[in-house]
Amino acid sequence: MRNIKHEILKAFHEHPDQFISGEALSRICNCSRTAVWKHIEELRQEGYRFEAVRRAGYRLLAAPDVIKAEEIQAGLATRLIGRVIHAYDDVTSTQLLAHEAAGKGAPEGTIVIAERQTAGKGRLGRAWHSPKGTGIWMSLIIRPSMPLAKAPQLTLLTAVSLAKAIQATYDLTVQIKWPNDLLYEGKKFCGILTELNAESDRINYLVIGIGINVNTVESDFPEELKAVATSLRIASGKTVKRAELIQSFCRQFETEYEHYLAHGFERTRAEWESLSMSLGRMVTVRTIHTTLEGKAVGLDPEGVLIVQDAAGRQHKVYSADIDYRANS
Ligand code: BT5
Repeated sequence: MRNIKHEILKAFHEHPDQFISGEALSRICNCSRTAVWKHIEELRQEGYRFEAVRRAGYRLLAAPDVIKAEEIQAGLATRLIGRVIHAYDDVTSTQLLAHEAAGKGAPEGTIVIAERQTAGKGRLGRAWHSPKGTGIWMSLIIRPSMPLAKAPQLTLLTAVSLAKAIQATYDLTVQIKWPNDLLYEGKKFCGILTELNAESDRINYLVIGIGINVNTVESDFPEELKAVATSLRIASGKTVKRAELIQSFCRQFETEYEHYLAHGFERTRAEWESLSMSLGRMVTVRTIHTTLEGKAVGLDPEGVLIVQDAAGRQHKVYSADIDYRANS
């Protein structure tokens, strides 16, 4: 379906700070000038601010910080990631909706995103706090043709893509905590939840859930998170439009993912190691069944974390939580 609002926003995005005449817009959108006017009025209702000058036309002054497919897609030149976006106000969890969409054949690169989640999910049945309007709560569907055992590599690839997108947008040094957290000065502002649907040994699709505290202020956090959580705004002092950060992530992820599919995991592995705060530190590794203490020494070529115990024995850690031990 043709989306005139989308085309109008795209035109303004391609001509930042410039006036575009009603006539030019009606040509670009292939609709009447009355229709252009009507859609501009609708965009105004949604929080966009336009300057209108007789003869010169319209100029976009400011876009609202809303999570809308048009806003994210305007100016996003990716081939795959974010070409289809399902945006909602309120959902239980974007993971659930993404699984549903993937089951109905949603194409690779589809994003499901919401302003608020009422039952945001972390790993192992934990909850993810997802209040309205401040963060990015989204799920990305990908369909890599590869064996099941490689799925955790995509979590590491997502963490690297996010770290790079954030560093480019904010000029902040962020760190990755194995396997799925992004931290600033030891506090978590982002978590990743990778879920998969597979048949025998092949992946049908992966749903990569990403939660980022973007413009959250201290008072938005519930008591139990205040000591452990932060946001990009608290860390940087900067308020950023969430759509901009999503675009940056889509580009970054696409580049990393295409490289990964063509050349394998090695580059991502090396990047992950350089962004990690886990390596070289003494850690306690907790799985459902066991606890292990030792030093995190690196990722093996497949992306499995290697922890060396006091006796010098190396252990492969596939799925666990890690805590850092004091003085490491
Ligand atoms: C994660 O789990 O970090 C994965 C979070 C994934 C959330 C996204 S949002 C979009 C998509 N839809 C969903 O329903 N989920 C995904 P885990 O490593 O288990 O960490 C969970 C723990 O982080 C909780 O037990 C809290 O301690 C903490 N936490 C919860 N909400 C937080 C927040 N907003 N910021 C920082 N920490 C939080």
